[in-house]
Amino acid sequence: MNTRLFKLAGVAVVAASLALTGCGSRTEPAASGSAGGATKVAKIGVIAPLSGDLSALGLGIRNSVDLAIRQANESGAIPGWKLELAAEDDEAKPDTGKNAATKLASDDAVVGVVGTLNSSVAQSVIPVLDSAKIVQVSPANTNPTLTKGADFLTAPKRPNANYFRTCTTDAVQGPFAAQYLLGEGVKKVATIHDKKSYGQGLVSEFSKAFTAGGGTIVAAETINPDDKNFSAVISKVQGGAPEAVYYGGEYPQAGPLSKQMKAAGLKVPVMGGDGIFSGEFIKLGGTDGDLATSVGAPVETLESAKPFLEGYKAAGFAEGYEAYGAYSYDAANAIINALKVSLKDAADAKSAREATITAMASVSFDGATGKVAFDEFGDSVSRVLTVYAVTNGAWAAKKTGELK
Ligand code: ABU
Repeated sequence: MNTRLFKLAGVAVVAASLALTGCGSRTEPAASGSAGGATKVAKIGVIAPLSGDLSALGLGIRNSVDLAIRQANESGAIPGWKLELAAEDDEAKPDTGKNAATKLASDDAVVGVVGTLNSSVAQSVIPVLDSAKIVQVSPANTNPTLTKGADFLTAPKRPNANYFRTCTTDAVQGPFAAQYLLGEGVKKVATIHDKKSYGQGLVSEFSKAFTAGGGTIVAAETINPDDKNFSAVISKVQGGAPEAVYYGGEYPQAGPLSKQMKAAGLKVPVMGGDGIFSGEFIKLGGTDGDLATSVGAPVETLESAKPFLEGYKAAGFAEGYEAYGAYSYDAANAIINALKVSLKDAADAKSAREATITAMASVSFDGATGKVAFDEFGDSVSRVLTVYAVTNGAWAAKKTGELK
């Protein structure tokens, strides 16, 4: 066991638990705010898991978009237009996400969509919205192929012009985690992933960087996305005497995996990506010393995030903003910025769809998370990540930076 990683959990650091707790008592988003004498309506959709295991993250996405819409209406951001929220539950399932995209595309008032959470769901949603010329901005999809295609390292090619994201990708996140572990003296890691696009891709990027940096992958195993008992996979990886287990997937499996590992005597940290960075991971069994990377810097430390944090608190949402709240707020504001151009002389929302995609490529503003702008693939220009450790039962930031 690598005791150094566990000791890290005791170091005083910036608490990240604020991001992961609920604020207030409302259970539903409010109406979208008044918009003066606006006569025309444009809708911003959300496609995210609003029910099920991943709803903590999905509801944080929905609420944060709702907040951006209300603020835009209150400030009269787009003269003559009122913005409305159209939120759809994808249940973290590709087929449900596809149906949600079809429903939103058939609504002539929808001009943009924030979502999805899951990269696997995005693969079903993007083509539907692209066909309807609806811009999509994800705050959370980190699989690199979504913006650069299957050959993202050697021959990147943008598959869909309508798709953008405010988060960085696993081509950055995986190596960032590998560098962190190597820097902490960890040389032997076992990997496990859930076979989904995100988990598999993240482990692949981590493993390449970890071995290139001199580390050894002592076991490479998989689980099924709905597994609950991990005794078989724990027994397999235990044989390789790993100093840490790197997990590609989300918290509903990662939390119990950590708990069952320690109970089985494998007392080494679980490390995962942004998909496990939730208070739910700890509730489900994640323990002190476990690690996660997540996109950006801790929002509670950012001056730029104050309007978001204060607005979110004042709105009284029942659910916390979680890992992607600030990125969702920035994604919605990116769409709103594009709409300031595309709706200016538009007769109706539908006729502005294509112009919104065009305008998005030039969007650039100071958002809650920092500079919001996109490169030629639709990827965020920001590549900042943070390593968090479970410390005294809450996530705490350990290191923020860009991949070197
Ligand atoms: N980025 C982590 C969770 C979402 C995804 O599937 O990409």
